[in-house]
Amino acid sequence: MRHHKLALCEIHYPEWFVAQTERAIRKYRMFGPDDRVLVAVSGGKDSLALWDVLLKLGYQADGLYIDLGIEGYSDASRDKVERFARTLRTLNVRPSVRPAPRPAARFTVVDLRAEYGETLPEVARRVRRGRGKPCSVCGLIKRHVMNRVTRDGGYDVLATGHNLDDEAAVLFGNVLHWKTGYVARQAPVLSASQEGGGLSRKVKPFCRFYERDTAAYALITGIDYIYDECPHALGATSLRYKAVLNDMEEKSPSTKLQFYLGFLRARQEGFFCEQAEEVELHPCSNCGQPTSAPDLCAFCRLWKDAVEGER
Ligand code: Q46
Ligand code: ZN
Repeated sequence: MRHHKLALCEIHYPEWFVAQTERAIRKYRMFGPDDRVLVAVSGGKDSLALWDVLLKLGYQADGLYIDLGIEGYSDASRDKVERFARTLRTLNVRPSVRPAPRPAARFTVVDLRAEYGETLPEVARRVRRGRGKPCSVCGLIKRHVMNRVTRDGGYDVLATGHNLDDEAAVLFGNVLHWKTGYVARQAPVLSASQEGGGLSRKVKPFCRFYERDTAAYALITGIDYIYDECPHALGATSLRYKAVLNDMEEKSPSTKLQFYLGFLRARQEGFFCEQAEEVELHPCSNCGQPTSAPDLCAFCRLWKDAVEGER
């Protein structure tokens, strides 16, 4: 690993990876051993590796999978997550870094069609916001469902598998377009108060790992994950930003790490505090989740349109 100036064997690499995750959790004060963590799992390497590592570290970590009903993708990704959930107790190839017994992990599936009556592609086709851009509706739906399950399940924190490549690409895009409000809000931890009343605390324990680090961990520890990207990811601007950053990284190793860590340092020094936007939130009249809209939140408006369309 040129970027970390390290050479590790397949026995010591997973130990290093697990220990680094613990370091990040402590450094950014993400959560403690008594907190209940909900891990959003997609079937990809990052989120499955995150769930695996948190359990190895002895945290109370449960999984959440959202079945979006995307043809040719959701069935396969759900299958990977369900298989993984069944093997949790036997997957560990090395004794855990902290010799704690693994807590029993729970696993929740939210099937969009079963719970709300439509799949993501169906909603995206129906509403103006989603036409030609299912990712915009998808982000809204996933945020709502994750927040609901975190809140209803009494979890202290929601953990996602975003890695350094993801974070650097988001930062790059926001800086390129000078979206100062978004830049100010990007962080390894978003506290519940930063998120607004009723929204859950969110953490990204893998934000300092390169994508290839998590891939190597998944490969070495035998995590079976879905390789394919969601078909809607094709042509996404985030992939273009990743390609640009990869090109720079190729010519100058550690570029992404320096870019992101430099940002976090500047953030810690208060460079972006003044930019943070205050938005007034109140509970949605239907679901109770916080919203800046006067009546229904954006999520509830999606499904209200469906009911009205049937009349
Ligand atoms: S799942 Fe959803 Fe992604 Fe697929 S529809 Fe777009 S946002 S690409 S992470
Ligand atoms: Zn609502």
